[in-house]
Amino acid sequence: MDKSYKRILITAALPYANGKIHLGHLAGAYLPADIYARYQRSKRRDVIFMCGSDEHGVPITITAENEKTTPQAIVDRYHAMNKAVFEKFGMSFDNYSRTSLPLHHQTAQEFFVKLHAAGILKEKVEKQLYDEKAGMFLPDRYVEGTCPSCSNLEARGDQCEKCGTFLNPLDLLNPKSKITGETPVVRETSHWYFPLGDYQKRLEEYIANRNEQEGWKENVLNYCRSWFNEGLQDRAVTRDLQWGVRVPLKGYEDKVLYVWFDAVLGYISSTKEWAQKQSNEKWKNYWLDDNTKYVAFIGKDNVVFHCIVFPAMLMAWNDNSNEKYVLPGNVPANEFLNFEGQKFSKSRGWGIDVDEFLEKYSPDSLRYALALNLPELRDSDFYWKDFQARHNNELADILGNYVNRVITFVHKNFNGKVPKLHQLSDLDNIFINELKQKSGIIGGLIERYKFREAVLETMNLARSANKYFNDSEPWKTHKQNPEQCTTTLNICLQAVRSLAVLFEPVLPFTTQRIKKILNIDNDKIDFSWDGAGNLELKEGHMLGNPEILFSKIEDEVIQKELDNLGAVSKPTALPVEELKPLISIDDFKKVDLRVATVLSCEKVAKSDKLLKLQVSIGLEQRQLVAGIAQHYKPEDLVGKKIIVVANLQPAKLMGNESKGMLLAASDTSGKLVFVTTSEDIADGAIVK
Ligand code: B3M
Ligand code: ZN
Repeated sequence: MDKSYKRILITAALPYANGKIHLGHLAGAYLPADIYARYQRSKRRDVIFMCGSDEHGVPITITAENEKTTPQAIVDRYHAMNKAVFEKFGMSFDNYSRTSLPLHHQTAQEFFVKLHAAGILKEKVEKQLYDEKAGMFLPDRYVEGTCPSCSNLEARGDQCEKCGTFLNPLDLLNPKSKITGETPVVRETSHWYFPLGDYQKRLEEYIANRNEQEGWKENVLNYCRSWFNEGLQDRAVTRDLQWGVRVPLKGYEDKVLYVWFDAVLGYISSTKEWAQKQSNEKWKNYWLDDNTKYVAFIGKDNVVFHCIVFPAMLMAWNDNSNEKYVLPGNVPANEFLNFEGQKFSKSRGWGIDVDEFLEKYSPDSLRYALALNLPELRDSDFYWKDFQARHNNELADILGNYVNRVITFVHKNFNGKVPKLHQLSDLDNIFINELKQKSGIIGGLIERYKFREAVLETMNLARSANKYFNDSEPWKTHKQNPEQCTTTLNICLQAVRSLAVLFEPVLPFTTQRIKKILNIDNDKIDFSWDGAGNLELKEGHMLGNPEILFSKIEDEVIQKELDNLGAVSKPTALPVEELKPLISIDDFKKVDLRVATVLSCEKVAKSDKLLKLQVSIGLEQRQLVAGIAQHYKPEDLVGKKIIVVANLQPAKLMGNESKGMLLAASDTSGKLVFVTTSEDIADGAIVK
């Protein structure tokens, strides 16, 4: 770590209190954050690690409505569940707060008042859909109607899930309120906006400067660059909702702060709560001091909030206050973890929640398997077979086996006491040097957020320890050269302690068990990171009892997971979507369907759903935009025959014009295939 910092502030994205934590969440933000926090503490640095539940926002109010309960009941349930499962998983937060607390509301309102009073926020009047029966303005996701691009009848107010078009509720054809089913009316409403564009130049400098100093990840920088290239737009900071942080402004009593505005301030309120619990104001030592290194761990879908929006908010505050907040020094966002080759999907039951996983397997087994497969630079996958292999072939056969054979040998031949260290052989010196160098190598990887490599290096040390034991042949030297034998086992025991120190960030529970087996506690024996390679165990020290650290996971156990996965996610009879109302042949004849060939295809910037295609429909070439990027790579479509609705009104999707629509079939499992011709036929051929 750069020596100029005095302390480290670590945060992990506040999970929505609207559902359970699954493996994807752990791999995205939480496990990397915990490995990093534990390592920094082991370096004896001044560290705090903050998190908490994100308890506002429309998804929570929709869940409450669906369950006929209140948003508070929903967040109470999931805050408790998520807090408990994080503890079971070994997350070492110094505080896990929640944004429904008054302390958080005060913090968020204080920010709003400061920015408002400084004249930074802009008030805008806008048109919005209003449900007269419910007596409320409708948030985007509370409106449903026909998609103007693909005629999907159930397009949501913010986005059409079928074609991926980002929508404004006012774009929807025959909109309906999801609360009362009524047709909403258009009314004017006013909101306050944060002028993000005014901070673009400073943000670009901030990102460039941080990259030089802190080595930001390329994928994070690219996200920021794409937002800068598009040009940062004003963002609403208030909404017409009942659930959230009340806007502290006359005339805005029935509005709340936008969830993203309040949520990022949750890191600060969580730190304030932590300080309050100790009856001090220490939160300021971390947030209001530029000697703090602030590292924010998130998944890639939160990059814009943490690298652009939150820094801009802090800049705006700092411009108008003597209290200057520290900005993120690094935001090492991870990509996504998939599950058995597909995206996690609650609706399709594809994936596994952490609490369910930990009912059957140990947290350290999960931490280890995930750590070696973190989506650090690209999406990665969790496979049950890989999990079993990591557990059996590495945790059990390498680490567990090494500890057990050394401890058992010392109990059997040296009455369970650390034997004497005599003259060192070359073999001894080589291994001792490796012990001394490892903490620097692994620490350097963790400092650069390369956790996969760090854990791999740590297990490689366990491999070397096994090799040292085998090459030293203590079962032979025990008779032929007793002094060499005692030296070998002394060094092997030192290596057991070294491994416990170096594995602690990823295997905290196992480290505790190894410390019990060695019969050591922190007070008497140095357990710091930098001391990992020292020969700390004194001759004559009495060991604890040996124990099997990892029992094997049998094939049938994993097979059951795979069968169960199939059973849950692929129900025998997939429900088919309801038929639409009858139409006449004349209605159908209005639609002009043509055969076309895909000439070229590319992804649409800043969208993970849209592809832009250039096609030939015989008479002319056309540009189409289709929401199929999650089902096809651009190169898969070039040269293919497709069917196009050729006389559809042109539409704009994320700034790209689409003149027509590609026909695709999708079923309720989420599978989607484009429609094509059974044989080759000329472009422009009419489909009847
Ligand atoms: N709750 C989104 C998420 O859970 C949001 C993160 C807030 S971090 C301040 O992915
Ligand atoms: Zn659509």
